Amino acid sequence: MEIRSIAVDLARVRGRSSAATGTWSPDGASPFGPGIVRAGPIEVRVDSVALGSGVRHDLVLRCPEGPGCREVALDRVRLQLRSRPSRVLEHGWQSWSSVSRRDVDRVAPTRRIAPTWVRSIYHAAPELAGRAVVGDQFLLASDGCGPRGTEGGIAGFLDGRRHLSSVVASRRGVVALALLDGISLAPGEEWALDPLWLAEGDPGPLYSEYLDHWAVVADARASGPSPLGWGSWYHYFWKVAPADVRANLAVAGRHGFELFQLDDGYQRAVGDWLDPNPRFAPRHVPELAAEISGAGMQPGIWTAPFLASPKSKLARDHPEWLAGRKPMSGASGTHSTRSCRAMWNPRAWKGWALTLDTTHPGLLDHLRHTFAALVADGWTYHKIDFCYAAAVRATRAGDGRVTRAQALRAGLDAVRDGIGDASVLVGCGMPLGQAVGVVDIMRVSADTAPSWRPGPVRLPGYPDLAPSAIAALQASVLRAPMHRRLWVNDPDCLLLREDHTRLSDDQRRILVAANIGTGAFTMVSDDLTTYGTAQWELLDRLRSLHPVADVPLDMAEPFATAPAITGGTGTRLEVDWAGGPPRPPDAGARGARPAPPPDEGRPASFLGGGRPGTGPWARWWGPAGPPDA
Ligand code: 9PG
Repeated sequence: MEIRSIAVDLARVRGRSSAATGTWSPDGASPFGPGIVRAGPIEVRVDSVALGSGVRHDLVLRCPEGPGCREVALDRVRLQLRSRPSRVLEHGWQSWSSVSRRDVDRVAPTRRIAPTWVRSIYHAAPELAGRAVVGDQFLLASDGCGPRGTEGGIAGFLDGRRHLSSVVASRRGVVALALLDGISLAPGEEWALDPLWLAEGDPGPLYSEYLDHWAVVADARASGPSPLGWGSWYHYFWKVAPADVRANLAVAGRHGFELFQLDDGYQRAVGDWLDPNPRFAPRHVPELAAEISGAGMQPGIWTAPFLASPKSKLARDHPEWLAGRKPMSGASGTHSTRSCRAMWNPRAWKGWALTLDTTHPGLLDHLRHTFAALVADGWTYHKIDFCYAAAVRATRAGDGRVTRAQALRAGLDAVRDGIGDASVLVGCGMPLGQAVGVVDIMRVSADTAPSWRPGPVRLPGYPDLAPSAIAALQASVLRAPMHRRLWVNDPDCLLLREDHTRLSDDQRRILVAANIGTGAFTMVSDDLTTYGTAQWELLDRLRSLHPVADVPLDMAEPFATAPAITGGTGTRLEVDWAGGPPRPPDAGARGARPAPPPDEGRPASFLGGGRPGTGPWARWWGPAGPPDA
């Protein structure tokens, strides 16, 4: 992986396109050491230094001074790379986005039918959806990166605080994009991109190494807690009521739960987090926090800090805190009077939720106060959801000065200021790059469900991301190396119930093995009053194995049909969520090895379900340790 050329695209200013694009080629220049090059009206300084198995490139943009030099608005920087992979890891920008191994021409064209607001949920650059295979923030490649063409590689930005980024793969090659959202540079002004790391070799070890470098640069919070918890969403959904919560609380308190989290459904309107709806009025919410602590557990609560319902008090009292809808291209660039819609949720929220403008100082103050008030009520564990909303394309007060990434990060910093350093922060629906260093725990998948396959399509163009066990499992496995490097991975809840479920016993066993094998962050979201001996014994078992399972994880062969995830404590998960009859190894199945039967290897701690060749299966071995029951 090397940079072949650098181009800077200028943004349209007041409807006029200033499409001046300059290209620089480092051909003949040394790949190391500083070089100043000209790309159109912009100077780019490139500093490249060896870092581990690859090279770190720091780029600084500068608007030159002198006669004829003007302020310029920047759309994006395009870095054309010298590689041509055939198979890569598609990887979207946020928790729920698609994570899948793909040939570079499998572009999922049906995503183009999705409206812009839907594509904006899943991609940093929604205009590429259905047109290219993209790794947002980083792209892992199985091949096509080294001199022989067989080497894999990785191109990944080592931070996301400055800008969003997308690495685009196609038959023509790979282009890394720094998305600059129209920020302007005055003559003499400089602007640094987030550093880019390029490496070639075995994709599995490079994936772990990239995450290690990213964690250092972005100052990750990776040593946070991983409590055994309960959450209300996947059984009670938006109809949750205080009596349900209390019935579960009584049971959880007797079974060693450490965390008890109230999800969506207590608030009067999205945005009004301190106002309960009639079911929870007037004082159930703070009283529940006190009862949860009284039962010896940490009180957790769900919010969506960057959204507001048009019916909320927040939106009515402070229309100036709403982000505006981005005018269609070609229209005049004046501030739109219509609000930017981030999510249509007719069932839970009875309609649209709007985007809040986290570049507005008044909103940031409001967020600090709201979250400090929740902590004062006793809530010290915060699942913040739909966070992508702060970084969708919209018009904001800080336009021209602040990228979408910086807008999101400002919102996250305000939430962290409000809850303080000691509270636990969980990201959900969260762009990964901006959250490193702020969140302790990160949802790394789309929503799970008590059914193996996705049900009816929720959002057009993305049938694979509708809630299902397989959607949550696939992303959690393919993102397992992030665990304890960037944060604690949340693979979404385990649903162990035997009623109100379409999961078979075998499918539940696969999910249990995958939970422990991807870091063992365990939340259940069932009616605990229905649990019997089988569920309680299983949870005891998971807890006893937690210390060996909750460690940084590696995936030697991310492109194998049945990838294996290993921990330094001697744990090993092998999992094939697609399953099916054995196939001859193909290019995408390098190194796939059949799993030994469960009674071989290390029988001391084994969890698993399914059988190779018959459908989905998973097996997890712990080191010889706690004996099997
Ligand atoms: C609460 C839920 C739960 C869940 C979160 C998140 O695209 N959608 O319509 C969509 C709706 C809900 C959703 C994800 C996507 O779930 O992941 O755990 O907290 O919100 O509303």
